[in-house]
Amino acid sequence: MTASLAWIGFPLVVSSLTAWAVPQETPEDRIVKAFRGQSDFLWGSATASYQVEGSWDRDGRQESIWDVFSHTPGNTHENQTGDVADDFYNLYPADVSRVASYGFNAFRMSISWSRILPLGPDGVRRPNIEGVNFYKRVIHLLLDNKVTPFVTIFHWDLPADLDWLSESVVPAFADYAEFLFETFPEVKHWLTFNEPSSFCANGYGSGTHAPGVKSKYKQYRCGHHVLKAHAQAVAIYRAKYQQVAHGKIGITLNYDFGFPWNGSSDQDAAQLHHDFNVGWWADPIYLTGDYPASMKDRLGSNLPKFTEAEIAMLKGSSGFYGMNTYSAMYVKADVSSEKGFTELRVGVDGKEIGKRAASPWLYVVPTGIRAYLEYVHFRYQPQSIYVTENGCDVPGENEMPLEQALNDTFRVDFYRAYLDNVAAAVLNSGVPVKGYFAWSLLDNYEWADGYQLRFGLTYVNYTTQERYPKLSAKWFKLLLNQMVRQSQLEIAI
Ligand code: PNW
Repeated sequence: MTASLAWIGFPLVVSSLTAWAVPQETPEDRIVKAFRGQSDFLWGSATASYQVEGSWDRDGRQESIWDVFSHTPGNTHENQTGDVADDFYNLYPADVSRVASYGFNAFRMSISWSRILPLGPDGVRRPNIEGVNFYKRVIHLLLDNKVTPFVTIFHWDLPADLDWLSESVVPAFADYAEFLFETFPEVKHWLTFNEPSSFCANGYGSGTHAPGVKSKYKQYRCGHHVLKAHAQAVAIYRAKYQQVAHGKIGITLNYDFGFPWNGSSDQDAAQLHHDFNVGWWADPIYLTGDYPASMKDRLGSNLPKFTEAEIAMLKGSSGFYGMNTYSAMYVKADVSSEKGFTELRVGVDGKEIGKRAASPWLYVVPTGIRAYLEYVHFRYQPQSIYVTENGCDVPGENEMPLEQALNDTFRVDFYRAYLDNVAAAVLNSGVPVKGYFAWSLLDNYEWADGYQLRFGLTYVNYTTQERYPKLSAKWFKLLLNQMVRQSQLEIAI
């Protein structure tokens, strides 16, 4: 396990002081330069409850829609489930130490609604003390290790009795969120939702994720309830908890940037793509309180309508912008499609937009993260942006012998190039990036794709539950060490 880091190109001496000795600025130099002055910048890795915890039927946890979906044959790769996953429920102490040992000062995790607030046999939701204690232990261990917990309230594992198509989910979510605000005042960073466009479009559109509903328009009803639930939770936090806790609350919106396929004739199509993917959520929350005009025009009565009171509640309902991004694509005008565009991965030049990762949708396009950051900065002007997920799986990694899988130079190249683009957005365009989280700390249950796709900085042997840091984890450790040393130097000078 002695993969060499020498080639990674860290300058041996502090480059700013000995510029004459360093032939060329490396991506790492630029990344350190962009962030070393921000001592409160959150550097972390991310996880989600259902993907890592396991113990699906332990200690009073109710089933979630992902238990039902993955236990139904034919829904997931080789019918794999999150029953065990990374056994984080039991192994969290070592994993929390790992976070700190990689040099991270933050950790993104989500809470399982059905573990902490399960439905009782009498049809009433009540706090489950064992669930509460589990998350208390994790959060306190993080804090003891000087790691800031960044907590997602909902990362897809909806209690099995609930449904995003039904209005009753809105007050249920608000109650659940309030229970968390009250129970965990030590948490200072909350995300209401992770990637609503993923779980609404996959869960109620293509049907490839739980609860497996196939429909053209139900995803917009899902989204409507999600937006109302988000606004209510934020209103409760602001009214009763934020001042005492000194916390922040926001939402995470994913987008794989759409570049115009033909720079002169597909600009409008690219804007439609931004509207249908980002504007769907971000226009109501950060701009107008309502959906983009393009969506209303094109979807007509298939897009639900907000009341004036809901618009007022939605507008400004986020203290920061959480973004997840992995890839990018080309967008071409298409009058035959309802949305007005089609997505392509091959450009006018006949070339694919980037190298392929393992997931079929994941092409490596480092400029995509910069484009998304700048788009959000200029259109929505949030006070701060946290990149709450970014990462990749490596072609063939699951089939490789351990030693080869650990030498994940493909992933190191990914992080280096993407972070170089984040640095450029900060240095050249003044984008207020306040945190960055790699997806993921561990290889984990990749939803319907099961365990075959590995996004971890840490390799997990699913037979023994042993963990092994990959080269990418060592790369982060070196980068973050360098960052700390240069920050100290700056202060000293
Ligand atoms: C995110 N796409 O999902 C989720 O937040 C994570 O839970 C997941 O493990 C991770 O990314 C890796 O897939 C996405 O098709 C799934 O563009 C699919 C897409 C994007 C994000």
